[in-house]
Amino acid sequence: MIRTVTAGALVLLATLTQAGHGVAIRDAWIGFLPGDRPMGGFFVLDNRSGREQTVVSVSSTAFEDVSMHRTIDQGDAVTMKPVASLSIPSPGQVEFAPGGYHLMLMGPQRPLQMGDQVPVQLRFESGEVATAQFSIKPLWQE
Ligand SMILES: [Cu+2]
Repeated sequence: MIRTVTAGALVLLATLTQAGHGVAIRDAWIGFLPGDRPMGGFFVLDNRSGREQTVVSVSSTAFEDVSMHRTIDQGDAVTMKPVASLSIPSPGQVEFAPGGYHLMLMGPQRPLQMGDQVPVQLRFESGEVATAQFSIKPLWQE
């Protein structure tokens, strides 16, 4: 079980909050890998907006390419599949965690190191955009 404690990682979505909605991204972190290897991004998306919210794209100024993936354990093989969009009922939450849903972050625009914070944007079907700061952390944490 991987646990992260990210002080102050609760990032309320300004646009959604202003609109009287409630979607929060919390415990946002990226598992560090050196060089140009793709890194996984993890967080909890908490939807209390009163309506279903669908994430349709993700991006970051710190990476050339960001996409949503899901790790699927097929018994004899573990594969990753792209996730085009992801709907979260309200109230409800989705956990992006190692072994399941994750962000795949490719091509860091500058060398990253432990402790860095990088912004990631989630775009919703409604057109609203949420930005959260993701902390670069060791991939394996007990
Ligand atoms: Cu992946």
